[in-house]
Amino acid sequence: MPHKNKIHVFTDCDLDGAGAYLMLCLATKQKLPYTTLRVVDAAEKIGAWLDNNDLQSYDRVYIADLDISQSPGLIERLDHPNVTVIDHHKQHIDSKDRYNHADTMIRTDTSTTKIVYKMFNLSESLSSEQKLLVLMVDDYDSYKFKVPKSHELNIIFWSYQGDRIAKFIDEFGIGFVSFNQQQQNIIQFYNKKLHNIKSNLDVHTTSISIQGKTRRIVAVFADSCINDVADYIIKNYKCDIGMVINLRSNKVSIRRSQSDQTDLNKLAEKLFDQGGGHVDASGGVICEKFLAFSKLFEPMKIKQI
Ligand SMILES: [Mn+2]
Repeated sequence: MPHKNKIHVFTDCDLDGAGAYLMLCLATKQKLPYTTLRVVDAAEKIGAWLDNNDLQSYDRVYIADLDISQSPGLIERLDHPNVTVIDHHKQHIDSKDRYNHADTMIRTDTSTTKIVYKMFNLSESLSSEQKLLVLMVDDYDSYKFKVPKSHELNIIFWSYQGDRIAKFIDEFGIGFVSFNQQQQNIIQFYNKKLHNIKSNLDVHTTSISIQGKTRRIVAVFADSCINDVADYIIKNYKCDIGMVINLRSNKVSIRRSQSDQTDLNKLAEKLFDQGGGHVDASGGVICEKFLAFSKLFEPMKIKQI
């Protein structure tokens, strides 16, 4: 039996996190144990893992697509030579100097999946279907939409219930060929639902100064298709910042237009007691502060599409 290295992977809970995990499995030729996280629960979940596992006993621990620089003390706890941190989020790149011992691959790139693919020279060992999958994940994570079906792949990913990574590996570990009938049905259902939400939006707007510049914000209510709804309102109502208020989960998602430079992570910290994210995508839990802020909005009269 070949010796198997003792490895653990911490990865983001989104499509890029799943893609990065798949690349690490292909690179190490092992089905690696993993934990999925988001920026907001990284400190709690990794902290609990460190309390219950002996980091020194691992050959390698990978942290992929997660900006752990925002969790106080977390970089310091993970800064060991057997830890590899791979990421492309801006604030993490700016915090790179805080690592002294860990192996870091933190740099500007279109996705973490792509970084892992390149760092292990996977172009030599992956099938053409797997390479296509890398292109699709990379296209979606960088929001370029130049590769066909990348948006649909993300729809399928978020349609999974329970352990999304396991299902993603199960259905796309061998790469992308085409969507099966069941997946096509899911995509069709999603598109209908999104169309319905777009047709019935209750749109509110305000213009206020944020970080030294007047920004036009549009806010709507929706409890599914959040990213697509945000994307739609930003483009359709030509605003700088789009907010999607989800009354079912009690959360608010904040996105910005391609041309806007607002630091949405900082904005979320101002608006919420529990909130945060990245410069270009953030959110938080509805609280008194946010309710006070929401009084600045006025209903917008719009034509139905
Ligand atoms: Mn990513």
